[in-house]
Amino acid sequence: VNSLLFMGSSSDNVLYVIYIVNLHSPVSLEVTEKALVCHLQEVMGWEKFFQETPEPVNFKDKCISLEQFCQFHKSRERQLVLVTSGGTTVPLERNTVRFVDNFSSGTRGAATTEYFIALGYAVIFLNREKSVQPFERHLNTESLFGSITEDSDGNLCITGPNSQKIKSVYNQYKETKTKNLLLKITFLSLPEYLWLLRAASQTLNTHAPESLAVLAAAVSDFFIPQDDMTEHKIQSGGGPLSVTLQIVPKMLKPLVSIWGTNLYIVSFKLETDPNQLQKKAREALERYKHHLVVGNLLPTIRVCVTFVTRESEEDVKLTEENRQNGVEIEKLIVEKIHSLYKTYLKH
Ligand code: PAZ
Repeated sequence: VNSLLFMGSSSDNVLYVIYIVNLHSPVSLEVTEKALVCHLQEVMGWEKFFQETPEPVNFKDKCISLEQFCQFHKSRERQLVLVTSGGTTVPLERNTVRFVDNFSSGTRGAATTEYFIALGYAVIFLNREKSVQPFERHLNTESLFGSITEDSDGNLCITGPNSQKIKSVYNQYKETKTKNLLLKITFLSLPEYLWLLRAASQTLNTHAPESLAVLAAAVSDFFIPQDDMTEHKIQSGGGPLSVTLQIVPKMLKPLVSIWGTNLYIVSFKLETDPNQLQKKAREALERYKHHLVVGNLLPTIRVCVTFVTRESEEDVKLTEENRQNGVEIEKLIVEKIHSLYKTYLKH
């Protein structure tokens, strides 16, 4: 385990004091008996998850990259942010042929990453394999190839109406590379994502405590535990397939209270029912005690979001003028997160 739990009860046996001590950030909480039981169940849930789920391939190398990246920017006093992006797969077999997936493309995470870099941040981009990528997302093959001309020596040039846009993306990309502002870490499955989320938040918490975590990935709420999965490809000879998915332990809880105690944590909440969004966002804030929830509804994710903090609630929308000028909602989201974070630091 990566934490120790000490408990002591007060004289009337109702109020407990818990000290959760991990290497770098001791926390103490005063809780009632009911809350204590609930907390212990949650702790057991995610400890069990990590005990039963093998660590991802190349995990140690990824941890080293995370540490080096954080130390590099910390020594230059550059602000760091962790951005998670894309959907997580839920394997049905250990040698995975089939999996359950969700709709997330990774556009939000990729665009968010670019706008944080534009504000001077260094970004750990924890992204789903083959999801939308920062900078690359602007380079549509059709328009790129359509802008290429060849001179008499056979050299290729980019000209025409798209060349200005390509040049500006190229310049941002070049600066990002030169200053080493982007670390890409990939995952595919839900367990890989959770292992890497824990490692990234712990590394930031230790090496760059005043950092942000912006959790835009669409993380499955359901999974098949390792022991319940068949080893090989499920055969159709057995007739119709029925599978039981278990609830994924809520990882925001240890992220906020143990792994990333120093971080400013922003989660996203996706709903399809407008009547549920604000209620769910507020419940998440109360339950996990992080800093900000950005709510969005499936039909309008590219044009409108709702910022919910403990003190406030605000809709952020693209105006018609924004849209005509090609402004993306992620630009407004990042500017708003940046400003809320600065205010938070001041207080
Ligand atoms: O990846 P994308 O741009 O297609 O979609 C972004 C999003 C809707 C997945 C994101 O804004 C979000 O709400 N993520 C959290 C989803 C959730 O677990 O509720």
